[in-house]
Amino acid sequence: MTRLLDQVDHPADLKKLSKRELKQLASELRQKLVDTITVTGGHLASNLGVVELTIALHRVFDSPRDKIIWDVGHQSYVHKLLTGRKKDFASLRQYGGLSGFTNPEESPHDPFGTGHASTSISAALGMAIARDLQGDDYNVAAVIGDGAITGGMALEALNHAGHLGSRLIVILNDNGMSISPTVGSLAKIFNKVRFDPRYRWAKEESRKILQALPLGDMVWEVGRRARGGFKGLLLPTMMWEELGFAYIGPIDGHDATELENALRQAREYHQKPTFIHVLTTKGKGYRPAENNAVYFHGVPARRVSNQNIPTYSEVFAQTALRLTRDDPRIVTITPAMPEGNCLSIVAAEFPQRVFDVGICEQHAVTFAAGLAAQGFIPIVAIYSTFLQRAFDQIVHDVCLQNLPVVFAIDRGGIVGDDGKTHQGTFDLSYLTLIPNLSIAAPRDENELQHLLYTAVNSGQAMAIRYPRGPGLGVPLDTILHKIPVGKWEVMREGRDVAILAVGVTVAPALEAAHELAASGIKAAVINARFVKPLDVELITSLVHRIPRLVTVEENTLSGGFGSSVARLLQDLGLGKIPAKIIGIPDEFVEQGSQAALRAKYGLDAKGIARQVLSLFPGNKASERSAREGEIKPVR
Ligand SMILES: Cc1ncc(C[n+]2csc(CCOP(=O)(O)OP(=O)(O)O)c2C)c(N)n1
Repeated sequence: MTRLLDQVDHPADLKKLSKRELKQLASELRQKLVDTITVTGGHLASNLGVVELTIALHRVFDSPRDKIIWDVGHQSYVHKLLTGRKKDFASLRQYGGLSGFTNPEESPHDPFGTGHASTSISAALGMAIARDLQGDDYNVAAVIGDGAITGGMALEALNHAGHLGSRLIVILNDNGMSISPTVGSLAKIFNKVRFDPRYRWAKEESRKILQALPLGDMVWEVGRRARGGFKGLLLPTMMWEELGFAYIGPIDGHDATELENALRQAREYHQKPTFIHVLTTKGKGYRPAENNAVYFHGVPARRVSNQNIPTYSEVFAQTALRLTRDDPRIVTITPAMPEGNCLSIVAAEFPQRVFDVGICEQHAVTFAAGLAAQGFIPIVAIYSTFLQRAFDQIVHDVCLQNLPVVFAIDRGGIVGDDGKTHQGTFDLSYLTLIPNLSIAAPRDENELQHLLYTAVNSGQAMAIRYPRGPGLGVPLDTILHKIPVGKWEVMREGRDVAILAVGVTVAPALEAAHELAASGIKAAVINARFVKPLDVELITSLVHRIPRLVTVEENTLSGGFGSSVARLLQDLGLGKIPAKIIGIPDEFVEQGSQAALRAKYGLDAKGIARQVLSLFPGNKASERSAREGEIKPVR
């Protein structure tokens, strides 16, 4: 049988296909997704669920003239396959390859860059208003999941869109799941629509009306009937109408005809924004993913991994569990990532004291502040990149009020395949500038335990930042102890150069010191486990006996650990000491494996040794090529 996918390179090719061919294409696309993503890693289940929706969107709309914005963008793989990126699909999420999210640099069919949740409606509304102001007439559609729509920004945008009344299409891709089951009252309303059999009846009724009336009248008529006697039943749909949208749904997201009809209706309706409620099955068509959408939300790349070494996230959660058992004041909060940061193991034992707040990072932080104000010790477990969202909440609601909230910041530093939108390379900078906040980074998973214990017992706000992936495989102490806040640890003595390394860079710094010894250079290595406050006493004693200083951090060079140390040296009148700050330059870090990216930025042992050597111009080894860290793009 000829593969239809081979003949589809552009959305226009879809428009020629018959109903039967569309079915075949959908199944070929699913096969392609499974074959590729099980190798490259990526968001398998979400993409399997939107195959028919993506085809329908590209048959009804005229991309790139019409703008389709995928919220988060993790479900845009089918869209990529249908918009000219099929031949590069195997490069997904690799260095130099296709992004796992939408990216305007990659294709004109990606009108907006995504990666973080809940942005699509704001961006789409901005484009719709730009179109109106410019007197143009293209369509703008935002596709947003039932998880992402719980984010504050999405709700702010809906509020504004209903108020402006401009022509805009919002498509809710409702599969009942965020990464884990979607939480919140909105999810309960969606579930009513999904599971209440009376909705089938309601849908039939609206279909009849739909056939007879133009959309505006239809909405009015459905609303009238609802007000007239079926209020409880039709409330979920009425909600969108009250917000200022024309509502279409619920639509079977795997029925091509139904989808296309709904999208055409919305396309032709220009009086106000339209909201289409589409029901899909996450993982559709691939039994393992349908049965376990949580696991198949994001599958790992097929690479060798240290299966037996626990990840930092696992050690964090195991420690949080111990602490929760011991202290009734401890509560844990996750914005929609109970699996990613492993908190489900704490929730299993303490369901009342673990809160999944939805994709709501800002709320997570201020919710924690409220708990802390009443005597609890909240641990906010959050990915570094997503905490960016909650900057003002950390400043205004936690630190300004000096509340003892603990931030367990996962995926700090280079995260790898998720790429530019997900790297955790800014946190040390944006946290350093906030008063009343200590910042720590463990050198290994054992120190993570002790730092978490220290933080919950410190009576102040503290952030602990740790990397993605497995620990170093060190033994885990059974008895936890407090580490004095602001005190560093000398890992290796030396007399020629002092390397102050933060967190994940301590291990390669030690290796680098070992390599440097072969060139006759004696490097001291310090575990700078507190980025704030700095260990002023130790730095002062170091610079009085060691003539050169190097700092290493997996963070942007701007405003991070090295900057703080440099400023301190100035303040101490020691600014003239030859020094080097190693970190990430002022750029967004590409996707790629963590190891390759660390090599690229000189953050592995070789790279650190090479850069330390540059402080020793006469040394032979320092003349080696500076290009050792280069990596080859996949395409
Ligand atoms: C601000 C932010 N927080 C968390 C995430 C991590 N994340 C990626 S996808 C996702 C779930 C999205 O659920 P939904 O919108 O329902 O889409 P589905 O995968 O179910 O299709 C989450 C929490 C993110 N990308 N951005």
